[in-house]
Amino acid sequence: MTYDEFKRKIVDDQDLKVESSDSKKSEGLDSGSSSTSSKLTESESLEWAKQAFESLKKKQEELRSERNQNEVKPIDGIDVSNINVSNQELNLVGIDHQESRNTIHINSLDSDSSEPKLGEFDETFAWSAEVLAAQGKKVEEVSVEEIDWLGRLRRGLEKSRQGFVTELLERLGDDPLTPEVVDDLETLLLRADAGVEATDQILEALRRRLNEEVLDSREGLRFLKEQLSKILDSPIEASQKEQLAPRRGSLNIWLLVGVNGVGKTTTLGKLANLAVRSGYSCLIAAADTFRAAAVEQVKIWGERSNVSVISNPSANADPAAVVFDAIGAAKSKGIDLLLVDTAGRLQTKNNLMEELAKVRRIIDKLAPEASVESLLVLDASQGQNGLRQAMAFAKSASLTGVVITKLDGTSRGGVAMAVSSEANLPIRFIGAGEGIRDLRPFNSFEFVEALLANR
Ligand SMILES: Nc1nc2c(ncn2[C@@H]2O[C@H](COP(=O)(O)OP(=O)(O)OP(=O)(O)O)[C@@H](O)[C@H]2O)c(=O)[nH]1
Ligand SMILES: [Mg+2]
Repeated sequence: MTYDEFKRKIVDDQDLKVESSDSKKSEGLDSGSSSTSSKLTESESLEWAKQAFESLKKKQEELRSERNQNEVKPIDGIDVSNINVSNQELNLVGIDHQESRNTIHINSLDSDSSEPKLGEFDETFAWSAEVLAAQGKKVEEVSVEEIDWLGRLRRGLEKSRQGFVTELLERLGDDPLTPEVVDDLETLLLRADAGVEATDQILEALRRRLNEEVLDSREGLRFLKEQLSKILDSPIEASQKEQLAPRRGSLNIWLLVGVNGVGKTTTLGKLANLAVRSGYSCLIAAADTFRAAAVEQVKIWGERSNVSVISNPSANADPAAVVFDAIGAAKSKGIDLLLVDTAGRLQTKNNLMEELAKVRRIIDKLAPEASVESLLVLDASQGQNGLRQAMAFAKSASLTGVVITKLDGTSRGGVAMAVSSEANLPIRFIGAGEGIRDLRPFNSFEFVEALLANR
């Protein structure tokens, strides 16, 4: 069994090959609409968290003993300590990569030291469990990956939270919400880079509600969370795709675009790992041919997840030609997901736009049947400025979604709201750290809970 992190559910190994066309509908956790949240009291939440912890502990122990039993036993006279089979080697000896990929990948990644482990039953665990319980998840469905990520997300958003929630809660106090507090909220939202549009929308809704009834601080906070989720969910709902996951058994091409230094290559490396962990076959096209070191950088990321990289060693190679080769290789190997790294900078801005448009034309011509996503990578620490700059890409790259990176270490987490309301693009993934596991599919409910966590 494999945990599909894009869809956030466990899939049977026989389901890993081809996905039927009607399986596009959302599965697993709801991508965030807060209407699904089930209300548990504080003590019910804590009890739920304890049960989830016990269940995970048991699962980890079972897994450990299963692994001990499956360990390769040395055969007389043969040293097995150095056996390490990569995809490339499998292809060389003619083994069907499609057939064998899951076992090989899972084995090779099991020894990855960054694999999340169940820690202590602490405050972060309890909070993470509470967020999952509120989304209607059952105790036995909780995975260490989800708990681990929520902890990372909460830590990552700490700076945004400190500048926003701590002050907000202080101003809210225990008294009913006043118009003055709403004015303060405006300043806080703008400071967190939520943008004028989203801020206006939130304040208008809040004022309307205040005209109807008195809100205590607890209800005020709940209402605020609901408004933030609504803004984040609006473009996701419009896209009619709650989660972005590759379709198994057919070619998916995801382009990573954005200005220089925002984290395109890192995001691509993390996505490749996420795909492999989730049992998809993956290939990388090194189409940033502008920077000499770019191909090397992407190759290192590929190696970390045993994913092959298609590149052209000649200086100033044509990115469209690299993509051409990569599509050919992806088709012949029956790859699920082709990730394309692109340049963030060329001699002039116009060249870059033309180059992206050309890459896009090659994809549309060569793989018209592929599911193509053009993901704009945005550095959260650049806030609104970054967003404006990046929107210049919108035309040439036919953007379909956004990845927000560097949410750790910035106080501008509110930019997610500006992306959704101003660019009207669904946020698909968020990155909160430089590690290989520091990227996850976006879920508005969890994002808002982490942003406004009050403990
Ligand atoms: N803290 C933090 N750093 C990140 C994150 N994502 C990327 N970085 C760092 O940002 C820097 C730039 O990342 P790259 O992936 O090379 O960015 P790029 O967009 O490919 O850059 P160019 O190819 O030059 O356009 C690197 O030092 C990364 O480690 C993140 O989520 N958090
Ligand atoms: Mg790069």
